[in-house]
Amino acid sequence: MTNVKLKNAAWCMMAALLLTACGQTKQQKDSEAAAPTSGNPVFEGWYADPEAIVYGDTYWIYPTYSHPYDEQVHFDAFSSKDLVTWTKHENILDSAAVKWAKRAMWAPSVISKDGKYYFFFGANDVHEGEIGGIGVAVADKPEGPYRDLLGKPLINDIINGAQPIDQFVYNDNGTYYMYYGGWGHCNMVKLNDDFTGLVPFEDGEIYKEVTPENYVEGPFMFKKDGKYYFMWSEGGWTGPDYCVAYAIADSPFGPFKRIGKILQQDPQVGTGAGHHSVIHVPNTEDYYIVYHRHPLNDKDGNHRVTCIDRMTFDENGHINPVKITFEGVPAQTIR
Ligand code: FUB
Repeated sequence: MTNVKLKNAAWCMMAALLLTACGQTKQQKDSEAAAPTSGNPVFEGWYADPEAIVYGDTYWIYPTYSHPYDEQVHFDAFSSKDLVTWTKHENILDSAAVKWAKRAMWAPSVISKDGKYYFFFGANDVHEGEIGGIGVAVADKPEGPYRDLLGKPLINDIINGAQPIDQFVYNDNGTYYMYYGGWGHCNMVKLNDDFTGLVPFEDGEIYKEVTPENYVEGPFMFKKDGKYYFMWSEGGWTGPDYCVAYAIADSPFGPFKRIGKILQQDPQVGTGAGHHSVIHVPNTEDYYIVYHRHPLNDKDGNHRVTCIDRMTFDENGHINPVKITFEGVPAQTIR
């Protein structure tokens, strides 16, 4: 070996040692810089009101098919092992399987119990005196096919001014509550064991109004460090100002005192960011918010796409404002 070659070899060895000592080689850094992210929207198509859930080692999203009401007669679902690559499961439920549902099938809420998968949904954009409201379907697998459990709505009537839509089913240590309501009112009810009906609360009431200030629709609940985080959408969903706010309570019954907005439009990225759900990645401190937004310069209220961004907390447990992005989130498998 010539001196020059020897010097080069020594220099290369030193450089390699230095890089290793710093913890990363250039190759590692390059591959990290190029690490794929989900991108936003996370999948193609006009899909709104995304309900995300973890079943086993898989992330699932159940959205509304966001088209004119008369075309909203079916649901698709999406699954992923890593948040980046999504598989579409077509037509997991459609109006052919729900005799009373004619149109406007909206905003799923899903949960598994006793080996079955339940799919709650709204249908018909129901008004006083009409048939429609919140229904429930059931399947043996997350991807369906789902069948109507009751042959009629679970909640048809307008109680406390709340349109029966936008239900969210919450498991509080084995007691299943459902929060629901559009038209600026939110009720909570308690579900029976097989989700075929409602049971009264201890005080005999069946419907409790729990509406927070500015509430419009789209309630969601999760629990962290012993506190109940209650979230909802504000504004009009066809416009740019639609957004998400939240409260923190010591009990699932509230009171839900509004703390502030945490998800809203960014005029550089998208508008009307709202009707969300939250993923807590099991065995981690990582949270993601799954929501819909309008693409920039959108002219059609139904043009809503499903996005995911990171959701973080400050040292007091308050939710930090979410930064909505085009990049979405990096790959994360469930361990
Ligand atoms: O997708 C139909 C309706 O739009 C939902 O029920 C509302 O929450 C709003 O997102």
